[in-house]
Amino acid sequence: MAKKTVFKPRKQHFPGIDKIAYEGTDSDRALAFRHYDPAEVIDGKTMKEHMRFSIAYWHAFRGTGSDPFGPGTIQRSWETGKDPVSVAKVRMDAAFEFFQKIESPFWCFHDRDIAPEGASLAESNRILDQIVAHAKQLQKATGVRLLWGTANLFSNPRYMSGAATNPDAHVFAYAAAQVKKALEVTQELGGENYVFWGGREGYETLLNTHLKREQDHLARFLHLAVAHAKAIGFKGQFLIEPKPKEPTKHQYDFDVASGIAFLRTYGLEKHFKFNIETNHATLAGHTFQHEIEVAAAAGMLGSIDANAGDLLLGWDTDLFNTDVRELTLAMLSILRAGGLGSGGFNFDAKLRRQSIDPADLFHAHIGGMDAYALAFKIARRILADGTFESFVADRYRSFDSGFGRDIERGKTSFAALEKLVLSRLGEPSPRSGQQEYLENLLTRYLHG
Ligand code: XUL
Ligand code: CO
Repeated sequence: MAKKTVFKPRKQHFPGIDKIAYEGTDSDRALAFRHYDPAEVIDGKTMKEHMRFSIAYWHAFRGTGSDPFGPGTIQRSWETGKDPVSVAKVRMDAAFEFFQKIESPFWCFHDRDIAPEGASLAESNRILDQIVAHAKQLQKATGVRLLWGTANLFSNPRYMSGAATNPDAHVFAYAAAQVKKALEVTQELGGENYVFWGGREGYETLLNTHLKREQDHLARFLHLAVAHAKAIGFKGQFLIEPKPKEPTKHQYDFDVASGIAFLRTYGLEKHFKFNIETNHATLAGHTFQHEIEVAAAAGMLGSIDANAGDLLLGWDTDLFNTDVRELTLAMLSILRAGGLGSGGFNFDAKLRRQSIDPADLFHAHIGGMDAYALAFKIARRILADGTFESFVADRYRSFDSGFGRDIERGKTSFAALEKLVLSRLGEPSPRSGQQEYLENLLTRYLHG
């Protein structure tokens, strides 16, 4: 785990802000944790180890607050200089100062947000190597580790019609080369996972799209990635991050359920788990907890991209999530599933366009971390009491013995069940699901 001391780079990029301390709920200070005490030990593990928080480089250090109506509003002091590679290194110094000050044990990146793209793939790879060497030193000096790496296969115009699902095999080849390199640098930095988010793997209209061929190509691409990971001895977990729409109208990894079907159809299921993003779940018309539960039921819960949508806006707003009720429900499903393993909670969330101060970056992450830590503690209390567990167990108890058990074990038939109903059971008597009572119980855990 991370060292206790704050790494001191040559220059402080967040000069007025010290390492964020845990001060508890009596504290009035805004730049302090109220619920996330990284050093608190629970069941033999620190909260820092339990939560496995991670900072998303692309939002925290490449986000500018730009939107379709105007350019960036957020200007950082380190974003100056003519040489983009030197700027990328200083930016990374600032990032690691932030990771340490916010007590995040992990970070995540896309290849192209840590290193600028060159004029050719060879040049891009050379630049990436330089930045990765710098990141490796910073990781060593600070103890901050890499939760996952990924490749940006969506920003460059060459990917406008997709990467692995592009109708042009040349683009498929280019994307394969880019992911090969991204996998290798993720391995170089000790990444514990590697993420595939569909980017532009989807379509706008079937007038120009061969859906079956595109899906076959996506599966082929993932098989090639599995083969390359094996070839280089990469041991990290592969993760699929579903999203139903945006940027394309139809994305192939719509949600966890369609992701599972896709992976099983193409014989990929044993190589992948899911990276579930809250805002992607709600865009798909699901709750965050639903997506977690579906992945857990298939033994494929991998990691979380922690953010929130705005239900009044229909797009991927990537807000910091402070909704403790929603997070408590998510935590219940995560803890019941036995946790995230090599995954973590990655703040794939961005500052609002008007939040232009460096301090806003701290407030945003403090809010998200505190909300998750509080939800974790409430969910543990709920599970320890077993209140909902025993309610659910009781609700299904007719399947624990007799003909119910025969149904579960596959030891019956339609004819046998018909005979049973006609001769003995007759009409079932309905039982209340008691939803309102259970919701009130949950409110008591949340608010007393
Ligand atoms: C896009 C998104 C990505 C992935 C990584 O909506 O969530 O940033 O997390 O490519
Ligand atoms: Co994400």
